[in-house]
Amino acid sequence: TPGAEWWRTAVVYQVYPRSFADSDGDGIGDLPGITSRLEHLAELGVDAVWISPFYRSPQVDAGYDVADYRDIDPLFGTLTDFDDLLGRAHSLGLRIIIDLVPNHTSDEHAWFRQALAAAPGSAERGRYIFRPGRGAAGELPPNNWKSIFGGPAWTRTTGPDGEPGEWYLHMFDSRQPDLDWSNPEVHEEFESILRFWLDRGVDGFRVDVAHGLVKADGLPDWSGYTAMVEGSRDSGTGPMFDQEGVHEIYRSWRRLLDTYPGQRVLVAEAWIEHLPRIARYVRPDEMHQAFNFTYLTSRWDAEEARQSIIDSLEASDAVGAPTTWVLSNHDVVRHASRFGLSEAGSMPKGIAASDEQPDEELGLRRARAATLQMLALPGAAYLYQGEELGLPDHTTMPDEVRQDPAWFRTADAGSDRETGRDGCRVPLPWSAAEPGFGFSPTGSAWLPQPEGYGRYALDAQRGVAGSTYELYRQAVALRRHLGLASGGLDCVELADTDPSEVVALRNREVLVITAYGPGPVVLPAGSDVLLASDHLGTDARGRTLLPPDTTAWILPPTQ
Ligand code: ISL
Repeated sequence: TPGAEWWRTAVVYQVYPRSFADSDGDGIGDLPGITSRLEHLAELGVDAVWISPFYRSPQVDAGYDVADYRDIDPLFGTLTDFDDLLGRAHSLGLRIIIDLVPNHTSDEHAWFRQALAAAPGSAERGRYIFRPGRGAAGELPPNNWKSIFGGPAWTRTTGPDGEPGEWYLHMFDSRQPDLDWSNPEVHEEFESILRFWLDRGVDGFRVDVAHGLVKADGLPDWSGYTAMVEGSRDSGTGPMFDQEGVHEIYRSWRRLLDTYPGQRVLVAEAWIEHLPRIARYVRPDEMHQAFNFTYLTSRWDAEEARQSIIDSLEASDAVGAPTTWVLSNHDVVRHASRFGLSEAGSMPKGIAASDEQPDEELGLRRARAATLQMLALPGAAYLYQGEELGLPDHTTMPDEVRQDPAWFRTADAGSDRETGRDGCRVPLPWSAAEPGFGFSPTGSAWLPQPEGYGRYALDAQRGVAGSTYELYRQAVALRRHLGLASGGLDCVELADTDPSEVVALRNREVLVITAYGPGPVVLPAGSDVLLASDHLGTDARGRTLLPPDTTAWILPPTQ
């Protein structure tokens, strides 16, 4: 429809800059590398590109620790490189969304350095959350909050003479101090940062840890830790998350964005399990979109997938904002690997060589089927770089090369083994025959690439019928052509099938069928197959069969 807002139906492609494409040969991807590959994204047919942080940073958390929000890290290039990237993207019809990290800065940010040098109670300390410790000598942290990366969420400072002082709060690494959003100076600074990038021409912001900025008054202890099952401690509840005050921040940002021409967007990364709570971030005067991780956390299971789709649409309908769909990103094991585990699709925190190894073929087959289901759903879809190649995680990476601080913290603390997020962050394979698979002109790569990676390389798949890359390309194009992203969805029951093994969805005139069970599904006689994630079969009676772990888009016969 003319005038419809682009983001409602967009396919957004996430670029993780260190691992996308390297132009200067240091083995770390960079902005000119991204620019040189934008045509690939245009050919894939996506509408927008979200780029993970490239700001000046000591790279403790791969750039999610920002030292200067108005500059590019020399590792990734310069502001001129950014302007070139933006110009080239726009000329190809691609929008650019950048990653904003407002919950915390790097400990190397000028503000934090000033805060450490200043006295307790000073204006400099007032930009962060410094508190005296508990206990007779202040030797205990101010409350019981835990860092999402493991260990206490507080680190004690030492004074100029080495004497212990106040503690500061960090919900992530100790080198990522949390800002104090009850301080008006912090608001002013971020509005100015938003303007800096909007004036340069960016199309929007993905807002990191959007549910974390405001903490409950008085920073009370949280009793919820013990009640939480392993792996869900960060489900977005507790006094450190999803406080009412965050919404006023996004309302003011929305007013600011609306003063700019074009449709600039705010996308919340708010990892909250309760869908109606996420929907509050996308009320009409707040953000445009929020990541919905419900679909990503559902296992390879018909009932779970169907329920997550129904719940997601219901929650978003209630506020009139489209939902979003995502299967992979830089924080989780890629869906091609999750779906190849025997607990298919459960959310391991990284996979190590000593763990159960995913079945690569099965994982890929299911990943293709899941993607084809996702791309038929109404709303915006987010793709993570490399999934269009069918990439699995690197699951046999030696511990010595791992870089994720989430892994170090837990290893240091000797707590439950957590492998971290390096496995999904491996540099992309562009060409099968080149050293380092064409990621870098020197063949180097900041994380090792797995054996057999060549089969996934873009040049091994481009133009090859049935390849994962061509499947994505067709699906993205057909989704647009059929208007699926702006359609409406009904769950239907196919005759003679078991709903616990089959998900059948109708969007406009298209039936989207996914076979989860051990046996094939007979497709309605006389239907036209538009697209399928794998080869279909035929039975002795000449009926078309959808084999296990496959999705098809079909046009049923019109009566
Ligand atoms: O990841 C989560 C659940 O597994 C969430 O609790 C949380 O929202 C998430 O960890 C936030 O991630 C983002 O901010 C982090 C950074 O390390 C991640 O890469 C980024 O996506 C700190 O900036």
